[in-house]
Amino acid sequence: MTDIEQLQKFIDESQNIVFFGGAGVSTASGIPDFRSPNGLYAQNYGNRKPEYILSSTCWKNERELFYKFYFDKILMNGQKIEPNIIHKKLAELEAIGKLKAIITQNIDTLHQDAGSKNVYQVHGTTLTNHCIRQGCNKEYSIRDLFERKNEDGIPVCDCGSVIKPDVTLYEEQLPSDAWENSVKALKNADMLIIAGTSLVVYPAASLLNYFRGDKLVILNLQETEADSMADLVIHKDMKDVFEKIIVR
Ligand code: CNA
Repeated sequence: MTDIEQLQKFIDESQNIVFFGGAGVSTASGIPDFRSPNGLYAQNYGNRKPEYILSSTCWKNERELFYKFYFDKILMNGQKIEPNIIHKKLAELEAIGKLKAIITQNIDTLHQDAGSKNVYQVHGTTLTNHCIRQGCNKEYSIRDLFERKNEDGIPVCDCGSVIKPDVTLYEEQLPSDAWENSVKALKNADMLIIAGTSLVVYPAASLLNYFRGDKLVILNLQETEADSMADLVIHKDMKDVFEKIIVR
């Protein structure tokens, strides 16, 4: 049996699958990941490291730099990005009742765009943005963010304060509702597919410790620290793997 046939067998036998993904899920849609050889971390942005630019410290101290990077590299300058075969097959698996939840470290909106409903974004989302002024807290869309940039490239609320994306920056707390829903889903799962993540960002990577099922699959181009715990490890392009998976 090939590794992909084994994955298909696991999926066919399971009734409560949870998918835990990372940036590798969206590379086939044209969004670079962080840690691949051609990922964002291999680039320097005006001599600053992306790890720093996406931190709370940068957001507070060098806001122009943060937003320049955010619009350019995270929102891809408003370029239309489409869900790929991985997002679509996962939405189909949810629609037939096999896949119960997607836990993602991604901040893009591609799972929702593909039609998935139970998506827990443990690092927040680009989908919504809020005014930071307590007592205002007005919500804005991605499109609003582009339209409300001031001369320094910083998006401004009607009240004059700054609008901040609902993404979790380095040094910030993870959203507690997404975390709690993820833990609940993992405790009930009989199969866990971990895919497209280097599993080095904590505490997100520690979520897999809540899984109690008997089919743990790791699907990633590079090795991960959890490979030795898995029942099936596939080091292939996940787009090629998902293309072959039959939803039934
Ligand atoms: P990462 O550390 O960049 O790891 C990505 C992993 O995916 C690497 O190990 C790659 O080898 C692997 N990979 C990339 N493409 C494929 C592919 N086609 N098939 C199989 N494996 C592949 O990213 P993580 O998600 O582990 O790190 C967490 C960070 C990345 C989170 O905070 C995210 O918000 C952040 N991020 C998100 C996006 C997005 O929302 N699309 C993009 C870039 C970074």
